[in-house]
Amino acid sequence: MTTHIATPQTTTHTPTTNAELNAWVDEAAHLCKPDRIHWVDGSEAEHARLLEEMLTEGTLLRLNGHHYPDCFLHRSDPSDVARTEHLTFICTSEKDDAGPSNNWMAPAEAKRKVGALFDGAMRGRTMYVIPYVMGPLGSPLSKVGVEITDSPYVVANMRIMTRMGAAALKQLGPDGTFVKGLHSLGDLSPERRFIMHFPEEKLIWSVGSGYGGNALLGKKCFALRIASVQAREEGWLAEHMLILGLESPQGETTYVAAAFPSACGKTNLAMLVPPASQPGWKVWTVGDDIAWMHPGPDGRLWAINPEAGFFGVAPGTSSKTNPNAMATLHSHSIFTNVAVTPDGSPWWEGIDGDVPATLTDWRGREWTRGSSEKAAHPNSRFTAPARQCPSISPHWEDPQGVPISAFLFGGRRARVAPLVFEARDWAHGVFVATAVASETTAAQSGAVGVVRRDPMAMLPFCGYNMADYWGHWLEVGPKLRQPPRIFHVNWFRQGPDGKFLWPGFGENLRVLKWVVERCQGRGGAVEAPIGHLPAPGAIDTAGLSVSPETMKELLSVDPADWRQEAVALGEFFAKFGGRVPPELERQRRALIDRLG
Ligand code: O2Y
Ligand code: MN
Repeated sequence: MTTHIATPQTTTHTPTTNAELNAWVDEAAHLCKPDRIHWVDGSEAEHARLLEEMLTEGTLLRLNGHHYPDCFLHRSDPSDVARTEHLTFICTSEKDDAGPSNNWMAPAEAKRKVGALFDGAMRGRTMYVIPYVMGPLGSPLSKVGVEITDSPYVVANMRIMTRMGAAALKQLGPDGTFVKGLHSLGDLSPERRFIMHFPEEKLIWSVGSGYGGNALLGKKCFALRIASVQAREEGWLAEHMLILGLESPQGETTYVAAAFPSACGKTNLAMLVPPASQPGWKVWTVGDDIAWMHPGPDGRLWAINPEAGFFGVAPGTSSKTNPNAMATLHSHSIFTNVAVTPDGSPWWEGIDGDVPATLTDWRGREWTRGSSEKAAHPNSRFTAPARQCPSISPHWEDPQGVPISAFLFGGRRARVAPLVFEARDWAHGVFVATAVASETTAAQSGAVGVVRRDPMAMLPFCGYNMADYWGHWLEVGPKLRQPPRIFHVNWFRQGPDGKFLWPGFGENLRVLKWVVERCQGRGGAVEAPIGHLPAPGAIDTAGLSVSPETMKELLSVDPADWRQEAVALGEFFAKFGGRVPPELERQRRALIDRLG
């Protein structure tokens, strides 16, 4: 161990000989001027010490240890409760390399502007250096990151969401490369909040927020925005996808990766519990949010979940909607912005049981039943270890990953999109994925029912020009001998009365069964202008109160709706100018032709 002079006022010991890391920590310390530097080792003793410190200063509150052992509550600043896309930037030398769907700032300007906010930001604070691994330890598909932060809450969350500390430094080694992430709470003012990505340097700078995707830099910032750039450079895919294994009664498991825009129930699908009507079927959870997928030597696409935990949205989660999530979050979890019952248990709208007469709301204020305000913030979260999930796959940490047979893309559409359809081939599937769109819900800010185009569910997370990203997708498929088949699903189709036509939740297994049958060359399908639809009767509806007429409606394709959809997609493509791959425009025109 060498002694390492970090700042004029601080001497610390560095546990690594990685020169690049030591130099960067030095540089960060000179800029941020912390009182102390702590290299996070990930040990139990260190964790206990940090928890005590946070409990003493009120950053964390201990929850009912009988019902929720080792669980804690954090209340974030009320102005800091969600990812802030309008303050998130991609800083490439050329504006066009970020593309029209990203905010852009020139790297030098970003460094000047945000550097000024980091200058002295850690005075009086401890600077934590968190080495972490995204992906299973020892996997050739994993990558190392280092987050420097002045938030002990971030350290505690990163301990759940990643493999961090000494094991990560070991994986990094003396010469390894890593993604750099510098984070400071700053003064938490939205006016001085910036989440900057420098893909050319594999660097992230985040200041002014202590919340979720803005502050836990391994997640959206690294595993999607920076990793999508690395994936393009290195020939793989970094996607906003859950990964699940569907095991048949015969014991055969098929792996599916599925992309849905935020707020479409990815965590629920990843942890689906098969209904009693489907004996022998099992769903295994590999991941609920992000998939890193590499072509394997066998010509298949192999996926790992880069994360070690779930940062799930609490409201709406119950033992009815997601029993596996409820079991996962019952211990060793951190809750952010939920309400608390009088006996110290976490509470949110939609959780099991009756609404208590009184609660402490997400801001720490008294709340009484019947209040017009929500007790838990609509974006309140649980951070829970994936290994505690009852449905966690026995292969979730396999170093080589799991082989993906099918991709599902979907959005929340009241009309237009049928329950499920299959793309004709890879290029058509990529086109279908670029057409993903979702309607906003009451849980999101702004107007309800507004269609937001969200290609591959990656609009807020692609670290480079999305048109180039579509080009990358088009190139990956032909390099695979057994590319995944591509499907589009819509669990949210409504009838004229505004009621959902499909029961969703566990019954989605019936759609997954058809997907698996199609992957095995079985499963009846009929040709439609938009792709292959399930043949009548091909989706098992036995025991379900969904009539053949409703199934017909669920699988109907209205040419007028789809013509409008093709026009809207054309307008969306036009924003990307000449960079859209010609193949996608060819697919769009072919769709219009087929619609007649
Ligand atoms: O608001 C945040 O910071 C969290 S957003 C999030 C969290 C977990 C998984 N996905 C998302 C998302 O927005 O897609
Ligand atoms: Mn997500």
